[in-house]
Amino acid sequence: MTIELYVFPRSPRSFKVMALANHLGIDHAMRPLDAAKGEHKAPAYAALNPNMRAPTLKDGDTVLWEANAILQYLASKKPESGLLPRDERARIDVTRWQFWDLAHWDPACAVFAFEHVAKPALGMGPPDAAAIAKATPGFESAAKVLDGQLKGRKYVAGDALTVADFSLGAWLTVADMARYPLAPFGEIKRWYASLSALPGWHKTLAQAAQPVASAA
Ligand SMILES: N[C@@H](CCC(=O)N[C@@H](CS)C(=O)NCC(=O)O)C(=O)O
Repeated sequence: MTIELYVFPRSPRSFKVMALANHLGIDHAMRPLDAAKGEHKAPAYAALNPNMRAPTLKDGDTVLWEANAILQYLASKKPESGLLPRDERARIDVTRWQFWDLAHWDPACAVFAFEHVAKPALGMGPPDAAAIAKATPGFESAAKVLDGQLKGRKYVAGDALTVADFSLGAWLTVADMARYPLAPFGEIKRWYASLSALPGWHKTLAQAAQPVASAA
């Protein structure tokens, strides 16, 4: 059975699940949602995801939301990939960085992405300079932690690619447009260059750039 991925293709949280499905070569069908039309608030979608947010995975009777949980689900379909390590300590370390994403990196990046990317795309008015100024110290302190972790490591959890890289790296897909203050963080830039060179990542960037074809 084909896995269905309900996504806002241009959003980093959706990008991460699309990129992992592409990277792993998992057979899937994209179900793009049109945010401008409020498709994520339609009753049929709310029945799948009561948060009325994206992404959501549907695999037969299995319905899963929360992007980082979806990453673990997809990686567990291909255990040989090592993206969700079998070794318990290594796996917990990967999970830690996925939790850190939700607690620190996602909220820090989301303000910039909302103000500079989502608002113009959805015709919601100009960026709020005060919101960006307020979010900047939080972004810088999270970026410093991530940059420090990447020193001497190819990827976030060591020298092997894991789902933690997809969780965290997806936010960099909108780095230029979102105008994250990334200048001092050379390790993050080096790491992101290696992610964006992955064929599956590349393919997903091209998919995300397509005009949104409605799922409804
Ligand atoms: N923690 C959730 C957050 C999902 C989320 O907030 N998605 C945004 C798009 S990036 C959304 O659906 N927003 C729609 C809305 O707020 O109405 C995850 O990581 O999957």
